[in-house]
Amino acid sequence: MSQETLQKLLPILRNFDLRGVATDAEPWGSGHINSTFRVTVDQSGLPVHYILQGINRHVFPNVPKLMENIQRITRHLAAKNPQDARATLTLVNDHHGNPFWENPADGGCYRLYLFIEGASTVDAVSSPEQAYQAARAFGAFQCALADLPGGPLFETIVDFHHTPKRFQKFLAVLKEDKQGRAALCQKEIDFALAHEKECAIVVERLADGRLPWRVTHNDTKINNVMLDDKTGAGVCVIDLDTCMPGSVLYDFGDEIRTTTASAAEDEKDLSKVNFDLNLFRALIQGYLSTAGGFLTPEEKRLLPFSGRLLTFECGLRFLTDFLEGDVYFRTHREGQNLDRCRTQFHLVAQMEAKEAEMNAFVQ
Ligand code: ADP
Ligand code: GN1
Ligand code: MG
Repeated sequence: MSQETLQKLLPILRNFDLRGVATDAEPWGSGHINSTFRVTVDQSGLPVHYILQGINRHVFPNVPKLMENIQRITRHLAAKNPQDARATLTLVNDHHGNPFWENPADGGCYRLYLFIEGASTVDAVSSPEQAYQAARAFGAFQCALADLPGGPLFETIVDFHHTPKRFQKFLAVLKEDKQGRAALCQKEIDFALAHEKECAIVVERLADGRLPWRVTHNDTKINNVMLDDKTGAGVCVIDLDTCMPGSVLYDFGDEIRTTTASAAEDEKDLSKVNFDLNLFRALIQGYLSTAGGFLTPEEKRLLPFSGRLLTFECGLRFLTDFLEGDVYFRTHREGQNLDRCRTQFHLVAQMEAKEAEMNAFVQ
């Protein structure tokens, strides 16, 4: 199987500066967007790993500008941590010195990263310590990018976290219902419709200056941070495709979404999907240990709310994709996007019930 994968990837891999012979390749990770592989290269007798990624061109139309963002970020982080090779992703250029290679035959775009060894990602959190470490790493990432030179990053996906626009898209897709699936998810549709009024709370404040624009990651789910296999410490924030101007609340909200329940995002048994206040407390402590110094009072005030905003937004996106026919998020089985939507809306309801306790803890 892995030799089959390798044979398919060899014509791509030969365009990169590998310094050895590729001997193995296998699909890697559980991201919903890009195609990721771990490649093994024999370098003078030593097996060395790389991450090869096919970039999703449907989601990221402007790959040169996207890769320029990633170059700017990784260079900045590497300059801040010259002693720690795992503190940031490291790109390997193609033979022409470009940070990605475009296949002239079909327009497919690929990039290669050094593999970060001795660390892993998890798809669901299993302890408060993990939540603390993940949040600490994401806070440090925001802090380190606060002085990124060269002006604002390119907006790789326009209006990525503009929740009201996500809501409008949902309404349009629902009206068309071209797959005839609305009848399968009336309860979720009703939940979405009942939550429109809070969608604008962050975008309105960004627009009128009550919240500052910052360099943010925008996709801070738990499997986008690598944790050290021995110490459990956050080692490196990965998946930099959506780094662009945003609110810290987008990042912290997505951390709450993915790090306060020890269940899979597509868990079918909702009795296993429980918002855990202890995980939330650990998350807040980890985040404030690195980001507490630069947050404004309004950003801090809205930290608990950001959880249900981002969880609602993500559930809405899963629901929209289910109604549209699963065209955006990678799925592995029928109904998976609807299952994902259900866990998210279930969590939103639990966060609503616990909001007073969350607020009290942040105070
Ligand atoms: P996607 O955009 O599809 O989510 P990611 O960039 O998050 O893709 O990569 C998918 C998975 O591959 C990650 O969750 C992580 O487990 C692994 N991964 C990505 N980059 C590296 C790296 N440089 N070193 C080791 N593992 C990595
Ligand atoms: C996608 O790429 P990945 O799997 O880390 C998505 C996020 C969603 C997430 C839901 C570019 O993240 O916005 O929150 O799935 N990324 C993009 O799991 O749309
Ligand atoms: Mg990812």
